[in-house]
Amino acid sequence: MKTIQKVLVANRGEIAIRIMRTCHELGIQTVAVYSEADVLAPHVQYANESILIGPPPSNQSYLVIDRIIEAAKITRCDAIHPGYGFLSENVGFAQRCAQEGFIFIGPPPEAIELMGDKTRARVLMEAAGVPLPPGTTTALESIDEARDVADAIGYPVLIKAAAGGGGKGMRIVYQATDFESNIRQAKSEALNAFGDDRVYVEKYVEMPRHVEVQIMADQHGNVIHFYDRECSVQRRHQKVVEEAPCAFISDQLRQKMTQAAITAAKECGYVGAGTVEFLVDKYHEYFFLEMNTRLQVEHPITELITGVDLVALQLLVAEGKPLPIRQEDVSIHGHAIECRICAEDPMQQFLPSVGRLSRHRPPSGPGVRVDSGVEEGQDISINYDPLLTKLCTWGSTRRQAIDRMNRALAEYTIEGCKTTIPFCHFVMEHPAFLEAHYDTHFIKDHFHPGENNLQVTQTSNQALCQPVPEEIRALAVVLLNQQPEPELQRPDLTNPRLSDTTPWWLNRK
Ligand code: MV4
Repeated sequence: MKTIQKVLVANRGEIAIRIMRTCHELGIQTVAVYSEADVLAPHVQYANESILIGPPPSNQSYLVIDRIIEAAKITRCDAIHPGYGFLSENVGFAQRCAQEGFIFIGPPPEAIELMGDKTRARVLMEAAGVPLPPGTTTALESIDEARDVADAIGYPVLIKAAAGGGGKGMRIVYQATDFESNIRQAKSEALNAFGDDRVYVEKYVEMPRHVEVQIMADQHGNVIHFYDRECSVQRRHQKVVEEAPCAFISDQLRQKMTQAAITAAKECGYVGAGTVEFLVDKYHEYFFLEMNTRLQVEHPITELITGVDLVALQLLVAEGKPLPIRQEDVSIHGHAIECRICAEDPMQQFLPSVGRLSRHRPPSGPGVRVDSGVEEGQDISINYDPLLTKLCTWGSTRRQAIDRMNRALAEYTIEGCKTTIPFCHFVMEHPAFLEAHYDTHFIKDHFHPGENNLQVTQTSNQALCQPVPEEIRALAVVLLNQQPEPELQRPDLTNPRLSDTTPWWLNRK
């Protein structure tokens, strides 16, 4: 078992800083990599060391495996954290790290590969008894076979690419007469995008909610979950607002979905942080969609409601240490919301917005967490993801988290480019969001900026929680914090897993 001393973070922006923060808390050295566009970027300043890896385009810098490996060798790192995006779900990169003797802070390449093939994942999940949208579990052999399946499950159906995921290469078909042409187009698109023309067919789940479960697995077969997040407020498969826990599902459904997520992780031999995505329909039926084999953008809201540091656990299990907590140690405390503050113009179909950040004053205060990757004076270019800051709030109730988000959004001063702040305000004030009655069509259904609905309006009285009457405000503050606290779990020193793990961080210094 090797103790990690120095981590190369193969990423940029807020996630690079997020990972380095935990490393520094644990006494681990950090190395940043950067492109010529990021010479002055905050993640470079934040790291103990930094190394230039190439020109601005990511396919000449952050995506070049040889450059990353070379940088890790030069700086004598023992581990590499890929963050999200870029090389995080690249099987070749995970394999290469292992070959070169670096700890890849992520799942085994086999698990990335298996879950990356959506038909293989479906076969495995079906065998394990995890509910799937009705459809084929294997890639389609012929058009006739595909048509038979579509007829059997009924329209509308969704054609998905086996090598796809995250919404890439999906086609919805409403009637049998459109089926054949859509299959042909889907196959040619899939071949173009992924070099793999295999497609499969699923029943189209209408008005679904996107609910995902956070899991963490160690190398000793232990898998625990950190409950769920709802990410239905998204546009073109880009999430904009997320919350934890999902406000819509019952405890009973939560129990089933978290157990299904653990089954999914165990079935594919998972290690590290992962997310199991489900669709939940209006009848509260749930269906496995896919597994994301990385730390996700929205992980902070899970950290806010469970009090764990997911990056610290990633580092621990990457070293081969057993998970230091049991499922009983993880409970939901309060509610958290994330707003993704992006350099996009919500009034112009979320078009990327560029410019120099002449002012950047993020909010702070009670219940506010800001994970930012930018600084005042920095140029925002179109080379990379438009995400500037993840603004998260925590409250002892959902209502308090929303109120705090409204306050934080109002505090946020950012000048020099357009951002999604006004849109996030719109969501926080929308009755459908306040009542937690929203699905993946929320933006399409409710957001019509041409109709001037971007104005900040009075909060609806139909909200999940009623506003507090003024005369009992002081009392309410106390009562809101009187939610039952889980009993403190004392470490059980007779548990060999725990006594094995306890000394490691003490030994580090
Ligand atoms: C679906 C679906 C409806 N029915 N599958 C989009 C992302 C990828 N993970 C799968 N996606 C979907 N799969 C069936 N059988 C609807 C979507 C979908 C969606 C899912 C989650 C969040 C937002 C979405 C937006 C459009 C479509």
